Amino acid sequence: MNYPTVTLWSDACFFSPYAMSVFVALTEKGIPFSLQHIDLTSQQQLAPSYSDVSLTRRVPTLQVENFLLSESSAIEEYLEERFPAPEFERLYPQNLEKRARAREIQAWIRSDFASLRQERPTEVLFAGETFAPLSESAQQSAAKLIAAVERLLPAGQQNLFGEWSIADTDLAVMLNRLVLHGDTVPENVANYTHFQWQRASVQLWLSEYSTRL
Ligand SMILES: N[C@@H](CCC(=O)N[C@@H](CS)C(=O)NCC(=O)O)C(=O)O
Repeated sequence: MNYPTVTLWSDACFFSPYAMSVFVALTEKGIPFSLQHIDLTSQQQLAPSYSDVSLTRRVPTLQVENFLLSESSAIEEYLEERFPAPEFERLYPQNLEKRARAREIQAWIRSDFASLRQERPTEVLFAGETFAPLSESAQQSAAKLIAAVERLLPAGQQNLFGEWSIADTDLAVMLNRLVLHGDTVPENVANYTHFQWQRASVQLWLSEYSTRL
C-alpha cells in the first residue's frame, strides 16, 4: 500500500496526554508516521519556525502530505475520515449515538477537571511522581469523573462501547492521574484503567518515553 507521508509533532519529553492520544490513534490505525519533537521546556513551540507548522503553536500537530492540523480530537476525527474503515482500524464506534458519546467524553476530558489536572499533573502518569492529598475541589472533580465512568461502563466490560475506542484511552489518561497516584478509586474503575493502560499502542508511547530517560 502507498501511504502518504505522515508526521506527528510531539513534546520532546513525551509528557503530553494530547500528543499521546494522537500517537495512539495513528498506531491503532496502523499508519506509518515519523515523530518530530518540540522542546516545550525551552519554549520551542514559540519559535517562528514552528508557527509555520502549527496554527496553535502547541503539540500535537499532525502533517499528512502538505496538510497541517493541530488540536488532538480534531486530528483524530480527521484521521478517522482520511483513513476510513474497513481498510483501517476504527477510532470511533460505528453506531451514531455511541460515536457521539465518545466525542462527548473527549470534549469533556479536554475542557473540565482543571483542579485534578493541576494537583495530579502528567508527572504522575509518566514519571511516577507523588503529590499532596487532593483539595476539596479536586476531590469533587474526581468524584464526578468516577460517577460518570460507573454510569457509562457496562458491567463486566473493559471498553465503554463494546470495542476499544480512542475515548477509552483519553478517559484512562484522566483516571490514571488518580489510579497511578494511589488515590482511592472503585475496583471496577481501577481495573478498567489498568486494562486500557496495557494496550499495545499505549505501552508503545510509554516505551518511547523511557528510551528518552
Ligand atoms: N486542546 C489541545 C491541548 C494541547 C496542549 O495543551 N498542548 C500542550 C502540551 S500538553 C502544549 O503544547 N503546551 C505549550 C503551550 O501551550 O505553549 C489538544 O487537545 O491538542
